[in-house]
Amino acid sequence: MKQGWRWYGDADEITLKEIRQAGVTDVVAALYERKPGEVWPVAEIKARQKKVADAGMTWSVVESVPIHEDIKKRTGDYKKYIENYKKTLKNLAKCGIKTVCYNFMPVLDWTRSNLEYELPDGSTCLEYNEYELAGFDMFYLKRPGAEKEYDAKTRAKAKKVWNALDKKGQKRVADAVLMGLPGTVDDLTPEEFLAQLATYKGIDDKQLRRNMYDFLNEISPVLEETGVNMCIHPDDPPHPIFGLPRILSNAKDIAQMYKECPSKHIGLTLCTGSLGGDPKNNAVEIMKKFGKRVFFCHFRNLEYTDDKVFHESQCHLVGQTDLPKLFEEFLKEEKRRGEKIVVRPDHGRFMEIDKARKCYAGYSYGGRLIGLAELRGLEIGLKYAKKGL
Ligand code: DNO
Repeated sequence: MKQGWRWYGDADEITLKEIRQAGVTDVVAALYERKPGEVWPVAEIKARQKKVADAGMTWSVVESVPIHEDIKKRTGDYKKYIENYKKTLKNLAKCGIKTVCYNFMPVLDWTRSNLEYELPDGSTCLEYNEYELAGFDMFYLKRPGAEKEYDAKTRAKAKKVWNALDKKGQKRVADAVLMGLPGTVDDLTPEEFLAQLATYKGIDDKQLRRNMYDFLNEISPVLEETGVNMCIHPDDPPHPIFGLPRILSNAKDIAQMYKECPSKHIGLTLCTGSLGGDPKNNAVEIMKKFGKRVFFCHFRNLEYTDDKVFHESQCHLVGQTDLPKLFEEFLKEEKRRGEKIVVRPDHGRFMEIDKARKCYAGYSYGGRLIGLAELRGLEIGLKYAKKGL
């Protein structure tokens, strides 16, 4: 693997020097200052690239060039935004950056209910609790029609869980959902969130998929011309939330995308943590079946405390995904391709050593440092045990 690390640019309190000392060769970054839909100018890409190069690493993966909501809905100025997207891809290619991660989740990017779930050792990690989210949806947001979308068991449990939270606990859930992400989504008020959700009225799963395939096929000629690989990040969580449609949650969805979008430059970001949000997903099988078009990986793991509640694992290698087995398949694919693939430790615990400074939720230094070291150890171990990998 090529050892990757997400860096949030100048706003990131974790320095490039520290990232390099973690063993990283490949930085995963974006022009976070640019809003969805804007063209990324070559000069700005180059400036960021130079900073990374001066620190002894390469900016090789963009995460993300966000997709404007108009493109997802195919309304408003979507044609202009598709043209802008193509220009950005061409500009990135001019600078030699040819791996682009993105997602097609409407309104929100990844969603959690608790950004500070405490583990027994006092470190914290991210948690997803379906009942808390359903409670937030029905009783705080009061989204019209929400009640009808949950089954009776979930509704009843959500009510109990929600009522057991004090005001602070309820606010913690609301803040986790409405929190913005650099360059992708802004912080939202409940009213703004409801208004944005309403804009997806009438866009079902089928329609959103169609819009995505059309977008991808429209940019395909640019991908062929430049060699840029587009690797979609799976839906996180991989099931509908807040009544929004989903497009890439499991093996069936991936197969459908590969069929509808035949370009070999249209592939996947294999994110084990996102896929693992559905206990039925098997990332090892996904790698085996769809690995030829995996261009970038996020490795981490999940532990379930209920069938609808999970948090990130203490160890990146242990949990819902059989990471050692997956890594074996990953190494086979690298060998087949004759090329290394960038992997980044996805998220990490917030630990005592992280308290000295602010970091984006999930993107601590200490937790990711351990995650990367675990992955590196796994790779060396596998190669040692299985000669030829
Ligand atoms: C979460 C990340 C996602 C990812 C985007 C890609 O921590 O994996 O925010 O960057 O979904 O577009």
